[in-house]
Amino acid sequence: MDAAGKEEISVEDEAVDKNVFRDCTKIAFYRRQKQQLIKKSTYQAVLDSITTGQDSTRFQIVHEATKIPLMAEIYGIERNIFRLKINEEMPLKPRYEVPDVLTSKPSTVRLISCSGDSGNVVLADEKGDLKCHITAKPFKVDLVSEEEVVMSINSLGQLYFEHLQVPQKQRATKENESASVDTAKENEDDLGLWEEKFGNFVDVKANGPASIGLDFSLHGFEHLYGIPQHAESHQLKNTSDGDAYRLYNLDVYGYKIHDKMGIYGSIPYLLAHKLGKTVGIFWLNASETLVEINTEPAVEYTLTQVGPAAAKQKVRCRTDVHWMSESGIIDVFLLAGPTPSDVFRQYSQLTGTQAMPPLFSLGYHQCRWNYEDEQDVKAVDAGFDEHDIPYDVMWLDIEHTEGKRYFTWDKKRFPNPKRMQELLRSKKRKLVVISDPHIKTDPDYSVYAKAKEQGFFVKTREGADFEGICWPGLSSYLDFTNPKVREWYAGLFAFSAYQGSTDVLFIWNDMNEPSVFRGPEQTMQKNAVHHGNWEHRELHNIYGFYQQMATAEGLIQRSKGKERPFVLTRSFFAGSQKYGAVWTGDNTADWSYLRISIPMLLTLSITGISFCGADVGGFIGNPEAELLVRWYQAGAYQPFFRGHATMNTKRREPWLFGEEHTQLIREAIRERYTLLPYWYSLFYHAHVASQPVMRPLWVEFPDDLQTFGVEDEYMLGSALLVHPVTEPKATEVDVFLPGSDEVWYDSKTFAHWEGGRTVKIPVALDTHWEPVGA
Ligand code: NBV
Repeated sequence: MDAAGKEEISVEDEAVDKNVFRDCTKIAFYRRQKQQLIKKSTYQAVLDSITTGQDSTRFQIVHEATKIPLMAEIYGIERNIFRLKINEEMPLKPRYEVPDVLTSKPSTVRLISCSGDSGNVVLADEKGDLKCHITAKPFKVDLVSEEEVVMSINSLGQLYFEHLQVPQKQRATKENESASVDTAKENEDDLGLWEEKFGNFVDVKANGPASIGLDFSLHGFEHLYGIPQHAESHQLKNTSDGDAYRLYNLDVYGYKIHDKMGIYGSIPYLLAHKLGKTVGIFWLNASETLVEINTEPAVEYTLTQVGPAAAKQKVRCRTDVHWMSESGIIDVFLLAGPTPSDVFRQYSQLTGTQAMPPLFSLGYHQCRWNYEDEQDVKAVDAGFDEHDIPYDVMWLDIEHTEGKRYFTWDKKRFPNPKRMQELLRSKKRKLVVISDPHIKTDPDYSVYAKAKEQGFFVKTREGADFEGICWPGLSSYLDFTNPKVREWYAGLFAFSAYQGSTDVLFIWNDMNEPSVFRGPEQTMQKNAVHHGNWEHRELHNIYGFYQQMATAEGLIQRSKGKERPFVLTRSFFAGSQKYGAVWTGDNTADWSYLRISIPMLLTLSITGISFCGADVGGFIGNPEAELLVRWYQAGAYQPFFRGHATMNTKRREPWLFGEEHTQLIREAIRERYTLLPYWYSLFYHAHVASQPVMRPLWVEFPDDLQTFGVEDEYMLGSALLVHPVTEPKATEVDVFLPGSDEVWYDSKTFAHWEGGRTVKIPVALDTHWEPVGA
């Protein structure tokens, strides 16, 4: 690590400094929405204004007090999807609409307005299975599927839309001040309209307040899942005031578990499940987003005085979801299921399916920050052969480069990178090297010089190249949102351009939240400027997505389209599954992090990212032998399987913990290889049929209430149930076997049990338990 890095992060310091990151109370648009919503003003739909076009039905909605109109558009999309867009009718300038996430223009189905009076309109697809009831006063939309109201939109009146205003300075000189909302000077600082402070940082906002929000009530639902990435349980929890799930991509070293703060990636998409129905809400917005969840339990009222017998009235449970984003437009997809598989298909129809991984990438990966030099690589590689442990991929972290200049090699440590790759190739192995988005500001570094010359870096609001500190010291950040930058960057992976690279070399994108040392919350200022003059705030959550997209394209191009790429990314957004794999970043060598890896990966899996994993052993700290063995046993049954460790930790290659432990790790890794054909088939299925590889039990047993909260075990495909042992010194585990008409077999002993029960299974260190369902 160089001086710049040392100053900023002490790798020994494991606790997250909560003062570095904002909670909801420090987020101005959250405070504004909360304050405004107390006032309970409402919107009305102007149903006289309704027009039905080829693709969508449009109508105005008007705020009771301000009378400023918004334009709503409803689209019916093939396979039971509705899309609702709400934007200003005539914004001062265009608002950001997230590009490049939807795989193609969604194929719309014509909606017919089938009934309604002056107070409401009903839109239905031609089959009439899915209907959308629009109520005018106050504005509300109900989604009706299979004759049941499954979801209501704006029934709590939380629709919120800040109209773009003339900037402050210009406004002051105008005679007629615009009738903008909430600009009382005394409140401005607090409300962070044009300027927002956090610590020493001041965010000056070119467009002023532009936030949006909307509520969704899910009728009869109390089990919700999704909206990664949080180090939290699989089932979403109710939030209290000030404790919303935050979607804001951040580099959080040693993130705290059971916390709703945003970490490396964001997928603004959740699923709700109840007996007989699964639905999804995909909120397509790439700015900072907060999600509040509140479940109202079912109640039973006794109505007296209505006859001889007291009558009972039941009110179904309901979960309300309140989405709030800092900017952009409201663009939301309602996936009407009705089964979990249908919802997976609907979501992948919009954002794409999991890229089919090259076979090698489903094997075991060996990583460390850092394998020091070619000798070290050779020795570790030989170690696997000596100990008869299979592995496929050796990894090199940032120290392999010349002063953290990506696409270069440290000449002393790696004098002959091709020779090293030939050695790996001779054993049918591969190499992955890291390539981060920050580029050292060094005019003699050709990547920097060329990007600078072509104007390919993110800019400051004054128009200079943005510069921030990262591993190489002062760096600029490639603007991957620009298609030209992506094209150019992809070209850097050509064998002719990337000296020392061969076709066994693949790529790892790290720090792409983006991570900026000394930046607000260790990321980029929100008012940095991207291609098209968009502020960073509009697209922050999609920056890493674009880097992985460009990298995958580069690997495809270098093989002239013949080879599948492998690219691991730390930051991601909806649709990242199309470009490769995701891992859960800087976890800690502790049992609690082994346990949380399961719900974190389940959540990624059901939101499209099947190829996901957590660092085996825990990145930070030194796992004791027992934890390391348990982690290998668990990791062998998780989709992306990589051992990794941070600097200054003890070496932990699989054979360093004594023969007994070596044997156990060898066995775990070999089991992975035994099942490789199954893994490959599951990935094929994910790729062509949108079904996640790693599945929560509720997905496979949607009619079994008992499965809805399970997150210590899961299914791989539909045949294998996995229950990793995640407690120290365990002598038995409670394994829940779902499905009363199933028979479950122990894959090793062939002992069998009937399903619909919990069984106690004795375990020793060589047991990790994965029965096969019949
Ligand atoms: O490149 C160094 C590390 C990497 O090993 C790790 O996997 C990433 O999550 N990287 C973070 C940057 C440094 C973290 C302290």
